[in-house]
Amino acid sequence: MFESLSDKLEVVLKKLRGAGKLTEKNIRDSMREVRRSLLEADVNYKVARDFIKAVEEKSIGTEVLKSIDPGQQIIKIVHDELVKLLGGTNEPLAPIDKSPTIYMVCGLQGSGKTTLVSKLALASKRKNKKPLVVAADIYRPAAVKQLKVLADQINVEHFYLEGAQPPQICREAVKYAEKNFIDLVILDTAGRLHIDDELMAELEEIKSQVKPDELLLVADSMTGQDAVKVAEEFHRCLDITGVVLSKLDGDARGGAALSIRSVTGCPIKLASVGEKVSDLEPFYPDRMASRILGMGDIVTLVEKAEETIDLEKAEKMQKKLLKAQFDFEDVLDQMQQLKKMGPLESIMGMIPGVGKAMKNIKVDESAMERMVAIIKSMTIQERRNPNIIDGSRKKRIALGSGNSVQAVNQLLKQFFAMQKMFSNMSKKKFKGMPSGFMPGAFGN
Ligand SMILES: Nc1nc2c(ncn2[C@@H]2O[C@H](COP(=O)(O)OP(=O)(O)OP(=O)(O)O)[C@@H](O)[C@H]2O)c(=O)[nH]1
Ligand SMILES: [Mg+2]
Repeated sequence: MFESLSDKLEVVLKKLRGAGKLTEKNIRDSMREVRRSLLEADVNYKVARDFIKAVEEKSIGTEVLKSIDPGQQIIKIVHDELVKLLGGTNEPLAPIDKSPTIYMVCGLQGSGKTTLVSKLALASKRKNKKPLVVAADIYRPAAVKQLKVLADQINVEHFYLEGAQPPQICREAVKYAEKNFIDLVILDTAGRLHIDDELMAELEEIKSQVKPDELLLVADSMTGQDAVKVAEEFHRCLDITGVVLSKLDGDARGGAALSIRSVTGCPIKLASVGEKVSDLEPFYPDRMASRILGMGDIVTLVEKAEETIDLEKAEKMQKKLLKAQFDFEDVLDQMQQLKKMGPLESIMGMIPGVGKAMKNIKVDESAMERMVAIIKSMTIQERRNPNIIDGSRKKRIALGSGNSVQAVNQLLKQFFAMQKMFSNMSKKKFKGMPSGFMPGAFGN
């Protein structure tokens, strides 16, 4: 699922990232390619058009953060728009808080209704609720049996009334549930090959008689744009409360998933991701967007950078480094900024490509902690002018930070070595931010 769309988007966005400078022209060119990829993935053309428009507007108007490359920022914008397209946040199912709560499941033939009914039953059981599955599909001979088999498999009660029509079966099932302390009634309705008036009339009648708390439409994601049309029609007739995308584990192109929410305005609540009864997941727009983009965790990285790195400080630091004018105050500051971003290894892992390369390199976080402790035990004067740190000061700092004099000596040695290195570099007109004060850089 989504693989070919992911691959295409990755190529387009990579090109953009390599471009160095973002211009209106290269943004528009890239967006044209993104649009083509979306259409090839069977995304509704209006949805694709609006999506591109939104991304273009945001990209062209945005002030580009200095700390990350502009292409990364576009990826973040594309990601955020994807999340919006998929519905923003996960919308949970109606809570199971009445006796009984009623979920009604509908959809076309073979979309995965009966499978979903048993999945919902199992999920509710795992929350210590007592479900009842109801066979309201009397047209396909094996349908009742199929549900019974699934119900037995997960040890859940099954309801059926021989000879009765679906609305009556559902009504009776609710009565039975009220008497038997059932928490959740799940109605498995009949499917048709196409939407027809008869089916809709039956579903409307069931709806009006049992007043379900949740009316779920199962949309088969393998059917692409058809799934979108089906969803539109069901929503128009029945006012469904949520969509369940089924067969998301398959190799569908993703168009249905990306279009349904914005075309119908109805939230995608769940994803059905396999034939097993446990293959059911809440639908999370942000996770889905990250999967579609397949860009490492670049989005998280950009967010963290936006949140925590003080750009002005970083620039000042760069200048100081180049002039080899930095002191221990700066070192401390750098370390604290890095710490705010989380464990070093995970930050490295978020940068695509670096994750793999860093696999065998261990960043020694405890060495970093030790350095911070030592620097914190220095007085302001000592931090600003490390040259004044003599033997007795070293002893005091060691004691204060819980380290040996040797460790203090080592840190000072490394500091002066760094200073020298940068001073040499600046003579060579070194440009660009060096990797900074990581313990590794001090030769630990
Ligand atoms: N791979 C995969 N297969 C699924 C999924 N959901 C359902 N299926 C399969 O799709 C087929 C149809 O599923 P059903 O649950 O019987 O569909 P239905 O909507 O009840 O079909 P009718 O009752 O005939 O209208 C079955 O073979 C299921 O195993 C899913 O999420 N992933
Ligand atoms: Mg069925």
